[in-house]
Amino acid sequence: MWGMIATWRMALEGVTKGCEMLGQGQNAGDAVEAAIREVEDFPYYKSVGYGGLPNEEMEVELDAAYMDGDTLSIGAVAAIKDYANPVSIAKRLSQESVNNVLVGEGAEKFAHKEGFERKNMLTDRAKAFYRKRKKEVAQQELKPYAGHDTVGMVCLDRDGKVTAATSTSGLFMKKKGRVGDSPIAGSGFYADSKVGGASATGLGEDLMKGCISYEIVRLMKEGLHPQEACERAVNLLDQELKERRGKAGDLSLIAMNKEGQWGVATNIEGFSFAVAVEGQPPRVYLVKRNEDGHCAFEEASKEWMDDYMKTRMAPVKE
Ligand code: SD4
Repeated sequence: MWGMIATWRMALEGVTKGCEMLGQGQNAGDAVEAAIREVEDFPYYKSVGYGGLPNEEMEVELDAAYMDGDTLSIGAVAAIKDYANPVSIAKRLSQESVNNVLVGEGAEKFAHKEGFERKNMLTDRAKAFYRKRKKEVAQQELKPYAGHDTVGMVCLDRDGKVTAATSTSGLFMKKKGRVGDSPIAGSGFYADSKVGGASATGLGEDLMKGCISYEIVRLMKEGLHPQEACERAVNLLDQELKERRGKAGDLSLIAMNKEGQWGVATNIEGFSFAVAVEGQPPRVYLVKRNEDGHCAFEEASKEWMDDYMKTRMAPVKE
Protein backbone atom coordinates (compact mmCIF):
# COMPACT_ATOMS: atom_id res chain seq x y z
CA MET A 1 0.00 0.00 0.00
CA TRP A 2 1.17 3.52 -0.74
CA GLY A 3 -0.51 6.88 -0.28
CA MET A 4 -0.24 10.58 0.22
CA ILE A 5 -2.31 13.22 1.99
CA ALA A 6 -1.78 16.98 1.99
CA THR A 7 -3.26 20.22 3.27
CA TRP A 8 -5.36 22.39 0.94
CA ARG A 9 -6.52 22.11 -2.65
CA MET A 10 -3.27 23.67 -3.81
CA ALA A 11 -1.48 20.39 -3.06
CA LEU A 12 -3.40 18.47 -5.74
CA GLU A 13 -0.91 18.77 -8.59
CA GLY A 14 1.93 17.89 -6.22
CA VAL A 15 0.07 14.91 -4.80
CA THR A 16 -0.65 13.75 -8.34
CA LYS A 17 3.01 13.92 -9.20
CA GLY A 18 4.11 12.29 -5.95
CA CYS A 19 1.64 9.44 -6.45
CA GLU A 20 2.91 8.75 -9.94
CA MET A 21 6.33 8.30 -8.41
CA LEU A 22 5.01 6.09 -5.60
CA GLY A 23 3.14 3.97 -8.13
CA GLN A 24 6.40 3.41 -9.96
CA GLY A 25 7.98 2.20 -6.76
CA GLN A 26 9.92 5.35 -5.88
CA ASN A 27 10.48 6.14 -2.23
CA ALA A 28 8.45 8.39 0.04
CA GLY A 29 11.38 10.79 0.51
CA ASP A 30 11.71 11.62 -3.16
CA ALA A 31 7.95 11.60 -3.73
CA VAL A 32 7.15 14.04 -0.95
CA GLU A 33 9.97 16.36 -2.02
CA ALA A 34 8.81 16.38 -5.65
CA ALA A 35 5.22 16.94 -4.54
CA ILE A 36 6.09 19.94 -2.39
CA ARG A 37 8.34 21.41 -5.06
CA GLU A 38 5.42 21.40 -7.44
CA VAL A 39 3.49 23.65 -5.04
CA GLU A 40 6.53 25.85 -4.36
CA ASP A 41 7.06 26.44 -8.07
CA PHE A 42 3.51 27.50 -8.89
CA PRO A 43 3.45 31.33 -8.73
CA TYR A 44 -0.28 31.69 -8.09
CA TYR A 45 -0.21 29.87 -4.75
CA LYS A 46 0.60 32.85 -2.65
CA SER A 47 1.64 31.32 0.61
CA VAL A 48 4.18 28.77 -0.54
CA GLY A 49 7.45 29.24 -2.43
CA TYR A 50 7.59 31.41 -5.51
CA GLY A 51 4.94 34.09 -5.32
CA GLY A 52 4.65 33.62 -1.55
CA LEU A 53 3.37 36.61 0.37
CA PRO A 54 5.93 38.86 1.99
CA ASN A 55 6.57 39.87 5.58
CA GLU A 56 6.07 43.35 7.02
CA GLU A 57 9.19 44.54 5.23
CA MET A 58 8.08 43.20 1.87
CA GLU A 59 10.52 40.32 1.89
CA VAL A 60 9.52 36.72 1.21
CA GLU A 61 10.90 34.67 4.10
CA LEU A 62 10.17 30.97 3.79
CA ASP A 63 9.94 28.07 6.25
CA ALA A 64 10.16 24.40 5.24
CA ALA A 65 10.87 21.00 6.73
CA TYR A 66 11.34 17.35 5.95
CA MET A 67 11.22 14.27 8.17
CA ASP A 68 12.19 10.68 7.41
CA GLY A 69 10.04 8.32 9.45
CA ASP A 70 12.49 5.41 9.17
CA THR A 71 15.43 7.16 10.81
CA LEU A 72 13.51 10.03 12.45
CA SER A 73 15.94 12.37 10.68
CA ILE A 74 14.76 15.96 10.51
CA GLY A 75 15.86 18.88 8.38
CA ALA A 76 14.39 22.38 8.36
CA VAL A 77 15.01 25.92 7.23
CA ALA A 78 13.32 29.00 8.60
CA ALA A 79 13.10 32.58 7.37
CA ILE A 80 15.17 31.75 4.30
CA LYS A 81 15.13 34.21 1.42
CA ASP A 82 15.79 33.91 -2.30
CA TYR A 83 15.88 30.15 -2.72
CA ALA A 84 13.52 28.41 -5.09
CA ASN A 85 12.82 25.19 -3.21
CA PRO A 86 13.20 25.37 0.56
CA VAL A 87 11.89 21.81 0.97
CA SER A 88 14.88 20.44 -0.92
CA ILE A 89 17.26 22.37 1.31
CA ALA A 90 15.42 20.98 4.34
CA LYS A 91 15.68 17.44 2.98
CA ARG A 92 19.37 17.91 2.33
CA LEU A 93 19.84 19.16 5.91
CA SER A 94 18.13 16.02 7.23
CA GLN A 95 21.14 14.05 6.01
CA GLU A 96 23.54 15.95 8.26
CA SER A 97 24.33 14.52 11.67
CA VAL A 98 24.07 17.92 13.34
CA ASN A 99 23.08 21.42 12.17
CA ASN A 100 19.75 20.10 10.91
CA VAL A 101 17.76 23.28 11.41
CA LEU A 102 19.13 26.49 9.96
CA VAL A 103 17.64 29.97 9.90
CA GLY A 104 18.01 33.07 7.75
CA GLU A 105 21.49 33.91 6.58
CA GLY A 106 22.94 30.62 7.82
CA ALA A 107 20.38 28.66 5.83
CA GLU A 108 21.10 30.76 2.75
CA LYS A 109 24.84 30.21 3.11
CA PHE A 110 24.34 26.46 3.35
CA ALA A 111 22.02 26.46 0.32
CA HIS A 112 24.53 28.47 -1.68
CA LYS A 113 27.37 26.14 -0.78
CA GLU A 114 25.31 23.12 -1.74
CA GLY A 115 24.46 24.65 -5.11
CA PHE A 116 20.73 25.14 -4.66
CA GLU A 117 18.96 27.41 -7.12
CA ARG A 118 18.81 31.07 -6.11
CA LYS A 119 15.69 32.86 -7.11
CA ASN A 120 14.04 36.15 -6.27
CA MET A 121 10.86 34.79 -4.75
CA LEU A 122 9.04 38.12 -4.59
CA THR A 123 6.74 38.46 -7.58
CA ASP A 124 5.01 41.62 -8.81
CA ARG A 125 1.74 39.93 -7.94
CA ALA A 126 2.85 39.41 -4.34
CA LYS A 127 3.92 43.07 -4.18
CA ALA A 128 0.45 44.09 -5.34
CA PHE A 129 -1.13 41.95 -2.61
CA TYR A 130 1.21 43.57 -0.12
CA ARG A 131 0.20 47.10 -1.08
CA LYS A 132 -3.44 46.15 -1.04
CA ARG A 133 -3.21 44.41 2.30
CA LYS A 134 -1.26 47.22 3.87
CA LYS A 135 -4.11 49.58 3.15
CA GLU A 136 -6.76 47.12 4.33
CA VAL A 137 -5.35 45.88 7.59
CA ALA A 138 -3.53 48.75 9.12
CA GLN A 139 -5.29 48.04 12.41
CA GLN A 140 -6.15 44.36 12.21
CA GLU A 141 -4.72 41.38 13.96
CA LEU A 142 -2.47 39.09 11.91
CA LYS A 143 -4.26 35.97 10.72
CA PRO A 144 -3.34 33.01 8.56
CA TYR A 145 -4.28 34.14 5.12
CA ALA A 146 -7.69 32.60 4.48
CA GLY A 147 -7.97 29.68 2.14
CA HIS A 148 -4.49 29.10 0.75
CA ASP A 149 -1.97 28.34 3.35
CA THR A 150 0.94 26.13 4.24
CA VAL A 151 1.38 22.96 2.32
CA GLY A 152 1.97 20.00 4.62
CA MET A 153 2.14 16.42 3.40
CA VAL A 154 2.44 12.90 4.70
CA CYS A 155 3.61 10.19 2.35
CA LEU A 156 3.77 6.39 2.60
CA ASP A 157 5.61 4.24 0.09
CA ARG A 158 5.37 0.56 -0.82
CA ASP A 159 8.21 -0.34 1.49
CA GLY A 160 6.38 1.18 4.44
CA LYS A 161 8.49 4.30 4.73
CA VAL A 162 6.59 7.31 6.02
CA THR A 163 7.78 10.89 5.42
CA ALA A 164 6.36 14.31 6.19
CA ALA A 165 7.24 17.69 4.72
CA THR A 166 6.04 21.28 4.83
CA SER A 167 6.64 24.54 3.00
CA THR A 168 5.25 28.01 3.58
CA SER A 169 5.80 31.73 3.47
CA GLY A 170 4.11 31.75 6.89
CA LEU A 171 1.77 34.51 7.89
CA PHE A 172 1.28 37.35 5.47
CA MET A 173 2.78 40.55 6.97
CA LYS A 174 4.58 38.65 9.71
CA LYS A 175 7.52 40.29 11.47
CA LYS A 176 10.90 39.79 9.89
CA GLY A 177 12.43 36.68 11.45
CA ARG A 178 9.11 35.27 12.62
CA VAL A 179 9.07 31.47 12.55
CA GLY A 180 5.84 29.48 12.53
CA ASP A 181 5.09 25.85 13.28
CA SER A 182 5.93 24.55 9.81
CA PRO A 183 9.68 24.03 10.34
CA ILE A 184 9.22 22.91 13.95
CA ALA A 185 9.26 19.13 14.39
CA GLY A 186 6.26 17.83 16.27
CA SER A 187 4.22 20.96 15.62
CA GLY A 188 4.04 21.46 11.86
CA PHE A 189 4.91 17.87 11.01
CA TYR A 190 5.96 14.50 12.38
CA ALA A 191 6.64 11.11 10.79
CA ASP A 192 7.39 7.70 12.25
CA SER A 193 7.36 4.76 9.86
CA LYS A 194 6.34 2.46 12.71
CA VAL A 195 3.13 4.48 13.12
CA GLY A 196 2.39 7.13 10.48
CA GLY A 197 2.66 10.88 10.08
CA ALA A 198 0.80 14.15 10.53
CA SER A 199 1.08 17.75 9.35
CA ALA A 200 -0.55 21.04 10.27
CA THR A 201 -1.71 24.31 8.80
CA GLY A 202 -3.21 27.28 10.56
CA LEU A 203 -1.97 29.74 13.14
CA GLY A 204 1.55 28.56 13.93
CA GLU A 205 1.64 30.32 17.28
CA ASP A 206 -1.30 28.19 18.45
CA LEU A 207 -0.40 24.93 16.66
CA MET A 208 2.92 25.00 18.50
CA LYS A 209 1.19 25.22 21.86
CA GLY A 210 -0.07 21.67 21.42
CA CYS A 211 2.90 20.06 19.58
CA ILE A 212 -0.05 18.83 17.63
CA SER A 213 1.51 16.77 14.83
CA TYR A 214 3.45 14.73 17.36
CA GLU A 215 0.35 14.39 19.49
CA ILE A 216 -1.57 12.90 16.55
CA VAL A 217 1.18 10.41 15.80
CA ARG A 218 1.28 9.53 19.48
CA LEU A 219 -2.47 8.89 19.49
CA MET A 220 -2.16 6.74 16.38
CA LYS A 221 0.57 4.80 18.15
CA GLU A 222 -1.89 4.10 20.94
CA GLY A 223 -4.12 2.51 18.32
CA LEU A 224 -6.42 5.33 17.24
CA HIS A 225 -7.50 5.56 13.63
CA PRO A 226 -6.01 8.70 11.99
CA GLN A 227 -9.44 10.31 11.82
CA GLU A 228 -10.04 9.78 15.51
CA ALA A 229 -6.51 10.91 16.36
CA CYS A 230 -6.86 14.13 14.35
CA GLU A 231 -10.25 14.97 15.82
CA ARG A 232 -9.21 14.26 19.37
CA ALA A 233 -6.01 16.32 19.14
CA VAL A 234 -7.62 19.29 17.36
CA ASN A 235 -10.67 19.39 19.61
CA LEU A 236 -8.61 19.15 22.76
CA LEU A 237 -6.18 21.89 21.74
CA ASP A 238 -9.04 24.09 20.55
CA GLN A 239 -10.79 23.62 23.88
CA GLU A 240 -7.66 24.22 25.98
CA LEU A 241 -6.84 27.40 24.09
CA LYS A 242 -10.35 28.75 24.44
CA GLU A 243 -10.46 27.89 28.12
CA ARG A 244 -7.10 29.42 28.96
CA ARG A 245 -6.87 32.25 26.44
CA GLY A 246 -10.45 32.95 25.41
CA LYS A 247 -9.86 32.04 21.78
CA ALA A 248 -8.14 29.56 19.51
CA GLY A 249 -6.46 30.26 16.19
CA ASP A 250 -7.02 28.18 13.07
CA LEU A 251 -5.94 24.56 13.52
CA SER A 252 -6.18 22.14 10.58
CA LEU A 253 -4.47 18.76 10.49
CA ILE A 254 -4.00 15.82 8.15
CA ALA A 255 -2.61 12.39 8.99
CA MET A 256 -1.95 8.98 7.49
CA ASN A 257 -0.95 5.80 9.25
CA LYS A 258 1.37 3.08 8.03
CA GLU A 259 -1.58 1.12 6.62
CA GLY A 260 -2.54 4.03 4.38
CA GLN A 261 -5.62 4.92 6.43
CA TRP A 262 -5.99 8.66 6.77
CA GLY A 263 -7.79 11.37 8.68
CA VAL A 264 -8.29 15.12 8.92
CA ALA A 265 -9.64 17.58 11.44
CA THR A 266 -10.09 21.32 11.66
CA ASN A 267 -11.64 23.98 13.84
CA ILE A 268 -12.45 26.26 10.89
CA GLU A 269 -14.81 26.43 7.94
CA GLY A 270 -13.40 25.93 4.51
CA PHE A 271 -10.49 23.58 5.05
CA SER A 272 -9.69 21.49 1.99
CA PHE A 273 -7.21 18.68 1.46
CA ALA A 274 -5.94 16.32 -1.24
CA VAL A 275 -5.48 12.61 -0.76
CA ALA A 276 -4.68 9.50 -2.78
CA VAL A 277 -3.91 5.92 -1.90
CA GLU A 278 -3.04 2.97 -4.09
CA GLY A 279 -6.10 2.20 -6.21
CA GLN A 280 -7.71 5.58 -5.48
CA PRO A 281 -6.68 8.56 -7.62
CA PRO A 282 -5.91 11.96 -6.07
CA ARG A 283 -9.03 13.82 -5.01
CA VAL A 284 -9.79 17.07 -3.25
CA TYR A 285 -12.21 17.06 -0.33
CA LEU A 286 -13.82 19.87 1.63
CA VAL A 287 -14.10 19.45 5.37
CA LYS A 288 -17.07 20.38 7.47
CA ARG A 289 -16.86 20.44 11.22
CA ASN A 290 -20.09 19.36 12.89
CA GLU A 291 -21.45 20.71 16.16
CA ASP A 292 -20.37 17.53 17.95
CA GLY A 293 -16.74 18.17 16.98
CA HIS A 294 -16.60 15.44 14.34
CA CYS A 295 -15.43 16.35 10.88
CA ALA A 296 -17.25 15.24 7.75
CA PHE A 297 -15.88 15.69 4.26
CA GLU A 298 -17.15 15.58 0.72
CA GLU A 299 -15.43 15.64 -2.61
CA ALA A 300 -15.05 19.13 -4.07
CA SER A 301 -17.42 19.74 -6.97
CA LYS A 302 -16.22 20.66 -10.42
CA GLU A 303 -17.65 24.17 -9.92
CA TRP A 304 -15.70 24.57 -6.70
CA MET A 305 -12.50 23.41 -8.39
CA ASP A 306 -13.01 25.73 -11.36
CA ASP A 307 -13.83 28.66 -9.15
CA TYR A 308 -10.77 27.97 -7.01
CA MET A 309 -8.40 28.33 -9.94
CA LYS A 310 -10.24 31.33 -11.30
CA THR A 311 -9.94 33.25 -8.06
CA ARG A 312 -6.30 32.26 -7.57
CA MET A 313 -5.40 33.57 -10.99
CA ALA A 314 -7.63 36.65 -11.12
CA PRO A 315 -5.86 40.01 -11.47
CA VAL A 316 -5.12 41.73 -8.15
CA LYS A 317 -7.36 44.76 -7.73
CA GLU A 318 -5.52 47.30 -5.62
C1 SD4 B 1 2.49 29.52 10.03
N1 SD4 B 1 1.15 27.54 9.94
O1 SD4 B 1 3.53 30.03 9.63
C2 SD4 B 1 1.79 28.54 9.14
C3 SD4 B 1 0.89 29.29 8.23
C4 SD4 B 1 -0.31 28.57 7.77
O2 SD4 B 1 -2.50 28.71 7.38
O3 SD4 B 1 -0.43 27.38 7.76
N2 SD4 B 1 -1.33 29.29 7.50
O4 SD4 B 1 1.98 29.82 11.12
